[in-house]
Amino acid sequence: MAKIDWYEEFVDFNYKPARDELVCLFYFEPAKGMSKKEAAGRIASESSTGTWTTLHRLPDRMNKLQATAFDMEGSYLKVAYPLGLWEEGNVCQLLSGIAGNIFGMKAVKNLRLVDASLPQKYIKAFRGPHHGTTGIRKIMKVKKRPLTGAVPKPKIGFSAAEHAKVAYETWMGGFDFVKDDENLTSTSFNRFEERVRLMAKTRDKAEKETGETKSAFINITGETELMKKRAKLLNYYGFKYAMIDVVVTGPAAVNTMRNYLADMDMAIHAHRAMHAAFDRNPRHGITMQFIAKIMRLIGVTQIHSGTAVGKLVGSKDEVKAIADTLRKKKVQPKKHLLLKQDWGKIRDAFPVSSGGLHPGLVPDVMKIYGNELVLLVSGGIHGHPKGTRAGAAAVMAAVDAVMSNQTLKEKAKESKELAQALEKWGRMKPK
Ligand code: CAP
Ligand code: MG
Repeated sequence: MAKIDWYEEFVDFNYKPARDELVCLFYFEPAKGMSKKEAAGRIASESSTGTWTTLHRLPDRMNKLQATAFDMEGSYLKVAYPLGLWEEGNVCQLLSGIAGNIFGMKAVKNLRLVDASLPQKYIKAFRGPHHGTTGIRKIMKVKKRPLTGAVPKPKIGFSAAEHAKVAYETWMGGFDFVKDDENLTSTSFNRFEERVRLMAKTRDKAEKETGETKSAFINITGETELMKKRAKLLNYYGFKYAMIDVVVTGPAAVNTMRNYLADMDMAIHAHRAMHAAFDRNPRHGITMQFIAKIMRLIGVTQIHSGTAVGKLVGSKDEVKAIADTLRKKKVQPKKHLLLKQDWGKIRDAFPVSSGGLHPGLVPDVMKIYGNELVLLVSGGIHGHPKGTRAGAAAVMAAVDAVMSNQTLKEKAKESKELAQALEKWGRMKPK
């Protein structure tokens, strides 16, 4: 009887991938009645050259392009993809391949794209971050400690003038940055243009009074032409960053904006709102470390990476895997979490730790990340008993304590703001 499908041609457990092949690590659960090998063949087939049935004709070139499921260990599968499958510099096409139809196949009950190891020949078509961590530290004149920032809270509702006032208090408390919240763009009560103008005014005032460099992550998220217009206004007012909700806008828009902003010597602060729609289920979807990889490849300067101890999901191991993906030049493999990755000339990027943090949790976060991070504490400063400026000062004191190997208790003797914060929140981990 003529064969009706050819999936098994996409499986070879003796196969050794070539140096310039792209390798993906998947977690998978075959559907009922489907063997692991059959499911593996379907994952490799549907994400490369195959379809559900044998075909009347198959040009010779095809078998040089088909993917090979080559390593299966428990529920983890590695698939190798010939480089020729992928358009140079087009990350959208990559996602349509390795993160496309396969998630909808009936052959799998669950499927998760864990990581991808991108060969040098593939990554060399990408520009990566315009500013890496060294560039940002130079711009902000902050040599060693984590960079700090906050979002005015409540997250949306302030007028532009009120927003700029909270920003001024945040900067005067010692923070480097003030960030818009992910759902604040331009509303009737807080128009983007007005907010940028007033933020520039209060930034200049804070810089003059503190002698420190202050900046902001102002949210330009929207249709791409609108984002360009907003980016130009930020540049006009001397801001070195634009904030984009990168999952919501998508990789194509982020790619356009990366180049547009780089021409103005500006960086991207990437908020990851909506990521948990597909990265929190450990058995299905796409991991945040893979999203972080794609965003570093395209060229954001920093992206939210979790806290492990704050209010939002993300384990310590996952947070470290994301941080490694963003900061390391050569990423070492981590079982079931990361594949090896040599980033070649692609600059590094900052992980951004945020979400339910307060001064009492600063040591926990710095223990996980070290100092190479952007630390955002928002409710954790605006909820301080003495207000925003005291809250920011309390966080700065906590950072200083960690940097000088002091306990928070010892530091609280020198910083009344820290003492007051510890009295309210202690070391509690919010849910
Ligand atoms: C944090 C935050 C951030 C989250 C995003 C918020 O505010 O501004 O958007 O950190 O999560 O809106 O919740 P708080 P993640 O400091 O007041 O919690 O960083 O995990 O992407
Ligand atoms: Mg937010």
